[in-house]
Amino acid sequence: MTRILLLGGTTEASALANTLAETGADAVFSYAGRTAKPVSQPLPTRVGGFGGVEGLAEYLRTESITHVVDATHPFAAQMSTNAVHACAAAGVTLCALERPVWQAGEGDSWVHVGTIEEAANALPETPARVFLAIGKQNLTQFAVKPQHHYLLRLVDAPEANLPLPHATVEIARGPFDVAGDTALMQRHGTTHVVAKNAGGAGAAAKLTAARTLGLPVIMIGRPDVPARPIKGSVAEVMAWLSHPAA
Ligand code: 3Y8
Ligand code: NAP
Repeated sequence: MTRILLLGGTTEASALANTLAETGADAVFSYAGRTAKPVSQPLPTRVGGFGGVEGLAEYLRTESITHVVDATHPFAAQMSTNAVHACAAAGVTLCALERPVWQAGEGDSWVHVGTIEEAANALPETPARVFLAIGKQNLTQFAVKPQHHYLLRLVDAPEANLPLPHATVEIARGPFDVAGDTALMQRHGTTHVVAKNAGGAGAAAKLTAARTLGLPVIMIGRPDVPARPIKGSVAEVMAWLSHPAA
């Protein structure tokens, strides 16, 4: 009997959750619990970590999970790594639902860096106005460049005070649109954009806005994750669920 654990937190995960619910699949949706009020899903939902690889392997056994779909964000590398090891330990079939990397197009001026730290180092010495659209988990890495004014877009208001002396906080959850991001960056007088190579549509608007405004983008490459079968669409995942050997 097929029973699916869907590791969510992205636009694609929500789309897959809708399809699974429509087809009456026996599935559980999982959030990390990073945000105060996550978007509700049409599936039974659990929130919070599993307790590392062991905790996830135990969950798979006790919940009789037969398939795991890792539809987490490309930068959720710890979750994806744990899923590879826990599924191997528990003998559960795993695939990832992942969107392709963004690629620079005509009129884009991107600087590619490998890590968040390299992104901070890629900023100029002279004070700039930086749209730091990477969420709240990696702000401390930019404290090495306190001279810039940072526009921070966060899902929830920060509890503690920020590690950056000059910052404007914009509370918003995506998906975002080009008109909104263009107006935001003009209002803020943005001179540089920092982005993670998330892929997908939910976070892409700021790249189009940067191209329109002729702004440079510092693009952070994805962290490494152990190999596992990757599907590029909800349809491919649904086909895989009915023929996992494929
Ligand atoms: C908790 C669930 C859906 C999912 C939507 C996607 C699109 C909108 C764009 C910018 C970039 C950023 C951030 C972003 C986007 C989608 C997707 C995506 C980027 C929610 C969600 C959870 C999270 C966690 C949150 C992180 C943060 C990252 C903000 C819900 C809204 C910057 C990633 O405050 C925090 O602690 C936020 C933490 C992880 C990155 C970070 O390191 O801070 N996402 N985002 C999930 C969980 O608990 O398991 O609250 O409803 C989901 C979405 N955020 O169903 O439509 O598919 O990528 N999320 C990035 O791309 O750089 C914003 O501002 O331009
Ligand atoms: P991460 O660093 O890879 O994971 C850290 C720990 O959080 C994991 O080891 C696991 O805890 C727990 N966790 C992560 N995702 C989970 C999930 N879907 N269900 C249950 N536990 C989860 O993860 P992250 O980058 O903080 O991302 C957290 C969530 O935000 C994910 O759902 C991800 O899809 C979403 N998100 C992240 C980004 C981003 O930029 N990182 C962007 C958009 C959405 P245990 O070890 O205790 O099991």
